[in-house]
Amino acid sequence: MMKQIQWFPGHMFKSLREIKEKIKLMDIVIVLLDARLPFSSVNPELNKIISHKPTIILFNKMDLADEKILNHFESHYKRLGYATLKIDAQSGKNVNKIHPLAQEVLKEKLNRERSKGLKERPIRTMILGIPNVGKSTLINQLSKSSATKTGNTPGVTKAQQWIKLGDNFELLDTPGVLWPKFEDKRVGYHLAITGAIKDKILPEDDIVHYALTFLKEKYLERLKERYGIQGDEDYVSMLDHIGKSRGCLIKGGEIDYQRVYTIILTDIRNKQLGGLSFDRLEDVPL
Ligand SMILES: Nc1nc2c(ncn2[C@@H]2O[C@H](COP(=O)(O)OP(=O)(O)O)[C@@H](O)[C@H]2O)c(=O)[nH]1
Ligand SMILES: [Mg+2]
Repeated sequence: MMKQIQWFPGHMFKSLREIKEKIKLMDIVIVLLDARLPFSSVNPELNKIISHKPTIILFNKMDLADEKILNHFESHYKRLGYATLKIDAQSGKNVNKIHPLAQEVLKEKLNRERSKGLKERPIRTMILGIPNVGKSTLINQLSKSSATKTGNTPGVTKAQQWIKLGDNFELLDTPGVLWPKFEDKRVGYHLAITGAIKDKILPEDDIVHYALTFLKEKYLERLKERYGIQGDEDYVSMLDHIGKSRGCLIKGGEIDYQRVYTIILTDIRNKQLGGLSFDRLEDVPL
């Protein structure tokens, strides 16, 4: 466990350094957050790098989130001055609103250039976010919606691949991977539950313990409906109940807890318990 916690910063600082270089080329940066984790999927180190850049925050996987909670967070980020959108990169929902939003955010800059007689030019952007937040899916979706041409752009120190989205939007084709950083153990659990970290940073039985306890506290009705539990059981009784009703048994009629863990985590990730949000505005230092 100690070893893995030390393992993160090395990667994190390397990718932050690379992002810092690339950001110089951008008019605007797009930060992808997980709609279920509008706080836990933030990399706090990133904010220092992008504080001087116009930024759009996209809450991706809106289809998996608890809409009410997501709206609280979106209002909060808007109050902080960010341009925001809720999207579903998989289905493409709201993806067509990203470019108009970028134009809106950059309106003054673009007008200024135009009034100086400078030629119309594409808005340059890059997508940043933690692993599995949907960066590649979004890039694919964006390039599907326009005639995609990729090519080297001369004049850039290290030749970068840009994806041209129509005539007036250019996207760096390699997204910036941010490593999640967490001191708060809850943040680690939230990242593990949603599949952002898979490196056995936390043991699965711990993750499921956290998840089931959280669901019992915040989404009890959904648990009752999905698993037929009463709601007054303790943790192990809930596991036993789910295990028995799903036939997760090994020789001698004992519960196969490993299979129960898999069922619970798969259900959470595949929306079998409805849209879920794991962060709460009142619980986080935003
Ligand atoms: N339900 C849902 N799944 C999504 C969405 N966007 C991406 N995914 C899924 O999330 C997983 C990780 O996506 P990927 O684009 O590879 O993430 P990356 O690591 O940030 O590039 C894939 O299984 C995607 O299909 C979304 O808006 N909704
Ligand atoms: Mg990817």
